[in-house]
Amino acid sequence: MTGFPDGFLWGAATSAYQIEGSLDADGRGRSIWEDFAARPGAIEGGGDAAVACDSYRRWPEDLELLERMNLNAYRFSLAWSRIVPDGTGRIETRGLDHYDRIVDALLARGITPVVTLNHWDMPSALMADGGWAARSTVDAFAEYAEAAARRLGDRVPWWITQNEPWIIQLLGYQLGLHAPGVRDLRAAVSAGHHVLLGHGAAVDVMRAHTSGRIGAAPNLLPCVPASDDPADIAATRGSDGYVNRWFLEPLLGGGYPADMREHWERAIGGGLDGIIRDGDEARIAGRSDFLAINYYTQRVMKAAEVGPDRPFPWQVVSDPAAARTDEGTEIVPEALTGLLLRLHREYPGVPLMITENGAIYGDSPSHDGQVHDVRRIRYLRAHLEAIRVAIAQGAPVTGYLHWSLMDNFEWALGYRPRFGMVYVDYRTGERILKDSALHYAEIARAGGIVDWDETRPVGRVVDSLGAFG
Ligand code: IFM
Repeated sequence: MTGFPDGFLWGAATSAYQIEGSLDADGRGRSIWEDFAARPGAIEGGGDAAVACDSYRRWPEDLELLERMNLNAYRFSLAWSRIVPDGTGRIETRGLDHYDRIVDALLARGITPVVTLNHWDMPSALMADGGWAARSTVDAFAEYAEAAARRLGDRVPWWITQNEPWIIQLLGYQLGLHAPGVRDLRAAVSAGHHVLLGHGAAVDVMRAHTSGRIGAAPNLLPCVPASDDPADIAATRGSDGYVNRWFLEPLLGGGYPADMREHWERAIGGGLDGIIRDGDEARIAGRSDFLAINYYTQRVMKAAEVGPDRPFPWQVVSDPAAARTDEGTEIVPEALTGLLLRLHREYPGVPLMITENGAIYGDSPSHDGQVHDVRRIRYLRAHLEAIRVAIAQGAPVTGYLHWSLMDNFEWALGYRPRFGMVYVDYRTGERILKDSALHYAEIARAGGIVDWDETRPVGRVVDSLGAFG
């Protein structure tokens, strides 16, 4: 008994824009990320994703990495602008051919494809109407989803329509830190709503072409009060509404939560009726076959005054006692157990899958040419243990897809942060399995958390088993 169910998906995740490069290949259209990256100062270090990990060309090598890691699942995304280069209308078959080959190659290796449709790289052409802030984008997204499902739906068993609706809304349209770089609260709440409506519309058109399970992937952040002061507890409830319930409730519950609706109406100084129209919530609800969860950390919340840069009466404070990644993100695996149990309690019967979880650690090759990222191993094991505990208490978790398979283009932060289990040398494109990849290979092979002696060289044991010869 490993504590993980038979058929559990042990995998890793990437997204098209972050790894592919080859932005002009095979008829790909321009995406909003090229537009954004061209703005001076938008990307730390001034980089862009023109080459990234060069995975559009090196994908067979990447699939080999998955095999060497004994993984039985791979989450990747389709580049929307490779398939619908102009945003609507013409479908580019060369783009579909590319992903068709990847799906077949995965299946031939016994690796389950988990396919994301929108991992943020929307065709630029859709910005003419306002991108996700425009209702017309919902139909454009459904067109793309239908083309993808028509071509790949017979072989892809798991689909994720939208990646992290809150991040699209917050960073893309509220703070302007991600493409398309808009800073407007009304546009932000519209964008978030249209992303969810796009989920509903996509599911409806995809069903005719796939019996695969379809869900969306919110990034969920458990919120905890900084103190037992009732004001902090109210702030925590508000933050949970803003980050979590605003997306979970329309997808899996009874529509947008009334308390957060009021917060939004106060923040934008008007009603939401022009944005969330009659019938919209019914188009979003009850469509999901599973919930994909991206989990990184929690939010410790304190009450605060609303101000010019603070639309809601709360703020995040840091926990001085927390362990942190190299980027300062608090590491709180036990909050993942709580989150999974909460979801199991509030949305009983909905299968759950961890579709992202990972950390930035800057380890690079040492004198022996290997990357000894022992902190990532600790992080991985702690989060798997948190999942195991939730499963033991009944949470229906179907898989764990680590973010990320390999170091890649981390959006506005460029190439500095390294999230990968595989080290990428961006000058040569060379990939090196880090110790975390070798250790994860042992876990995936065993189907559970294997014993680990931190002082033991990870790779050598695996080598002696013949897996990396
Ligand atoms: O790299 C991103 C990914 O694209 C979406 N989720 C969070 C990851 C790490 O920041």
